[in-house]
Amino acid sequence: MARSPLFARKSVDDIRASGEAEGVGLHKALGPVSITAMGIGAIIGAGIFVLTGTAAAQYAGPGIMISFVICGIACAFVGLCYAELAALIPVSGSSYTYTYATLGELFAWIIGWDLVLEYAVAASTVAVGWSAYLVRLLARAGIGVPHAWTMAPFDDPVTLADGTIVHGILNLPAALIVVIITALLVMGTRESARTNTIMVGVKLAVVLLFIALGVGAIDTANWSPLIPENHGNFGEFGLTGVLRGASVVFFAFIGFDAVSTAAQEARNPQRDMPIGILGSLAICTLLYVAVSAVMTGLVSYTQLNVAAPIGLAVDVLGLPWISFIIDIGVLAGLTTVILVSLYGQTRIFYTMSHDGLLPPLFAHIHPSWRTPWLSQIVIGAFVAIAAALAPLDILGELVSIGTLFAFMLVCGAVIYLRKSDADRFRPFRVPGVPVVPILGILCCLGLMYFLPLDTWLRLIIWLGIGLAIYAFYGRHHSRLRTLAERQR
Ligand code: ALA
Repeated sequence: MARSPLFARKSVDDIRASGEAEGVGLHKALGPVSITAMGIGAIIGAGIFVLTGTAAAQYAGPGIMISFVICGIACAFVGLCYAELAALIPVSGSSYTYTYATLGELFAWIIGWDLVLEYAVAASTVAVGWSAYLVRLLARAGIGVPHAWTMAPFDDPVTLADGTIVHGILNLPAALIVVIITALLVMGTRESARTNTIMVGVKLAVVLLFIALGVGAIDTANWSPLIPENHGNFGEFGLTGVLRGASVVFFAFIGFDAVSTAAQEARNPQRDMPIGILGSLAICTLLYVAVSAVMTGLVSYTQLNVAAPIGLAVDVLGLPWISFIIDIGVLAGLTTVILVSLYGQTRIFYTMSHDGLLPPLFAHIHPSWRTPWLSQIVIGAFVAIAAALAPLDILGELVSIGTLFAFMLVCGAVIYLRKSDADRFRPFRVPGVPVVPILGILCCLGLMYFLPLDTWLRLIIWLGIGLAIYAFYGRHHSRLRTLAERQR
């Protein structure tokens, strides 16, 4: 039976062939260590440095440690699926590409559009966290930034010590960091594997320093009770709170899949993609559980509802220099996540534009800078505006739900391709198919279920806008459809 053009799928052979053609000029420089470092570079960011505090204070209490374990297990199922697909189809484009090969064009478009949440909106979220840590650092140096210019207009107003109530105007530092990184990316400043490895080293050093210094100062009374009693509302502490906490801190795990977009630059993708994806995931899960244990052990969870919770916990140690070093390290760490997200977003749009689903502007390369500069500027403007205007928690939850949705389709793609391309050699195979991908899908659905209803509505509106764009643009310009029509 002929497929409707809406569900036309690209064959795995076509994708691999076009990937090889696109990747001819790329330097295959990445080995298992730099790929794992790249994963850690993209993973550790605002999730652990910012959202952990809010999630502990509002939902899970010290039980946030358990929330991290739950997320780690869920991501392990999904990570195994990514590992199989990244080794089987080692081309950039990640879940967008895998969906084109399985569910076809319409779903690929939906996922490509959905990935804007995972990359561009994530960059906005991390920029808001960056702003909070910068303000702390400046305050330490005696430089005060007016509150109204570090808050979004939709943030809850804050009451100052003198009783004045301040409403946000713009989160100016958050927008500025996006503009600066966009300018660097436009002019061709790419994070090389070596620079990235160094930055990851700094970030890891800060995390380990926090754990090492904090562990001796833990007051175990702060861990009691581990899971505070439910406040009567679903998701406010108790078991449902731990699960809602897991759905919020899921943000901290996003990024392990970004490793798959580097497949064309890997020396031995068949071996190193699974190592990079699963290795970075395992290391980050261990670190997250340790950091959240130390954080909630140093400070009562009730005080952690701030944008810079690690900073607050370090202050308890009474070591101003260490606080200063940690704040600098966190800023550097958040910078790399913004950079990788903005870079990854242009990469996915580049692939979509090549497929005709987005205008050619997104595949236009500057003749001397050799970067997709127009795309980078458009995306940078969008991200800067979102960072300036939208509150952190709303952004973070939108990123999480969008990513969970993409993850579900990736798990589904493993099951589908095992049937449609059963005889193809798979360098890495998910054990226990279809049980493991199904568990991955169920875990993602579970985490989505615990996100607030508003977030679901925002996802639906976002996908609705995406479908409208496809109906007016992509459907008429799709390269795959045009080819199919010519062959008829
Ligand atoms: N996982 C990334 C972070 O936490 C997106 O910043």
